[in-house]
Amino acid sequence: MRVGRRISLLGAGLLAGLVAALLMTLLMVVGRDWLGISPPPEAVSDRLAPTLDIKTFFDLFGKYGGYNGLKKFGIRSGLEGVFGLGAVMGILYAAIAESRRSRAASRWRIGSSPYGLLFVGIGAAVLWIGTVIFLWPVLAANFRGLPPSRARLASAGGLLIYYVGYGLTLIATYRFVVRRVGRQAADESSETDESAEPSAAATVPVPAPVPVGQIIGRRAVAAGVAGALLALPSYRLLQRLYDRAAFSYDGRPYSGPGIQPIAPNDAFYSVTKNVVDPNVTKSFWRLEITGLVDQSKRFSFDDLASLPTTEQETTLMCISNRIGAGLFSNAVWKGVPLRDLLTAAGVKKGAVEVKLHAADGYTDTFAIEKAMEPATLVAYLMNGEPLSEKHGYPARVIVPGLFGEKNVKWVTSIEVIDHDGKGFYEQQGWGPNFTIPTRSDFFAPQTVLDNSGFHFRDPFKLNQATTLCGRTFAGDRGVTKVEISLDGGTSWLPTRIDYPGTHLTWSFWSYVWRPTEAGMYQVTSRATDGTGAVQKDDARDIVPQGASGYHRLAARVQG
Ligand SMILES: Nc1nc2c(c(=O)[nH]1)N[C@H]1C(S)=C(S)[C@@H](COP(=O)(O)O)O[C@H]1N2
Ligand SMILES: [Mo]
Repeated sequence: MRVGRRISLLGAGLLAGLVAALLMTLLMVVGRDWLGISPPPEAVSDRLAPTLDIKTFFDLFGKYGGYNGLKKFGIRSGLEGVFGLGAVMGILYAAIAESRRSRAASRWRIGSSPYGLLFVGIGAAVLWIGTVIFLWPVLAANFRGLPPSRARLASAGGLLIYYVGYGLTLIATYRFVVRRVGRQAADESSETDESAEPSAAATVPVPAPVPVGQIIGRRAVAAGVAGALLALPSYRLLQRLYDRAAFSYDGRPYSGPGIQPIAPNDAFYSVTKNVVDPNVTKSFWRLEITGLVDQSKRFSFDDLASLPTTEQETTLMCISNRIGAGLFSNAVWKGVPLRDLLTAAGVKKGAVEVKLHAADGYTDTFAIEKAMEPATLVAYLMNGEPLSEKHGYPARVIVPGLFGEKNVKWVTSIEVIDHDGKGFYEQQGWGPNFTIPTRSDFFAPQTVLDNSGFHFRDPFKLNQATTLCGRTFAGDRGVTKVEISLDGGTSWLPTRIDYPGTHLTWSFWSYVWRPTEAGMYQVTSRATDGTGAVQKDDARDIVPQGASGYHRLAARVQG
């Protein structure tokens, strides 16, 4: 074959590969949007994220512009991977289909020689088996809320459909672009002479591509246009997913002088690992209780809603919440005590932890003793309203005393396990202790954090009263007392508790300060928790077990 012709045939393969990749993208986006199946670009990111150590994780934040930047990078690379692989497979397909042996093969079917079919078939099978094995831990994700047992089937089936869709489109597009002389005859022969003497088939003219000029002709343009038409709905659907993406609210704090003891639902802080959070369909959703139990149970939402409920105020705080920062909020949660569900299934001897699985493939674990505490809930109401999508609709776990990450949203399965399992973030190296240390910090008047540290934004006035407001939190131990120091921790003064909350919540406190001397002050506070332990000044970074230490602020008093 002349070089020019060979190149145009490989070009036709490239084109067919790209058109097939476009179709696959459309299938994947439809599968994600309608059926909640996590497509490979998203699933691969979710598969890799927990395997990064914390330092790499944060280095990547720095490199790609925070968690959101990293999430975007993950999806973009995934899509590039799909098109890159799609293109390479297309070129290889052309090379194999146009090899001398392939072209001499008599039994061309559905527009391909046995060699071409074998390549596509083996390629799809290898890719499918490979991705199912590699993505196994995240195949349990289903963003419409199928529980893990069903989600795995849906995900594996989805992947198979994507790959087969790619393969068939590749073959069909290539066949369409590269017309063949003698094609007709070959097809007929192989179809009518199914079991006949191979020699008869061999006499059929070898299907040969038509001359170059006609290959890269109108048909190639037509295939390109068809590809572009496939791109259009994919783009619209991607746009729709993008509009729902978590970029605007992931890592959103609740802080500043205006905060309330019970955060309004739409202001409650928010953290998610996802690019696009689950949009669970209540009728698909199930909560499974499995693992080390006498009898696995599966609850529909109505089943859950018919069980006796507990209503309780509980504060949630992210492990990444720095001292003085706002990745925490308080709400009234209503739901079913987890222990009721576990008892219904019958926890077996040897249970060590529960492992929670969620619609987004997220997992986390905590001790079975914690799971059996009456305050550990599967909650479905937040401040009297159904959970919003970003806070875990239709149900999430509330586990007082442990950091926010353990409060798994969109929960679909609770597995009783006989060992110390590791969840999404713990695998990165967070923990192993997820108990919330006691903290107390200031939120009013307005505070500022800059290179010189924390300070009150505005100067205080001599002999004028200003109310300093703060919040304090001690996990599930409660706070009995907060003291303030105006001299960097040498002497302490009592504050007033304005909002005590409960032992599961934060408390708000205040102190009316009337400075009688001008100058610089170092203001700080400390709390005493329900066990009598006084908050220590043991400054600790958020990695790996959450921040602790005093909130120290500079205050200037003007004469
Ligand atoms: N399924 C699932 N649950 C999750 C997360 C997640 O990404 N997926 N993030 C966790 C983290 S890190 C925190 S701090 C809390 C935040 O809950 P909120 O957004 O309702 O405030 O949810 C936790 N539960
Ligand atoms: Mo978190």
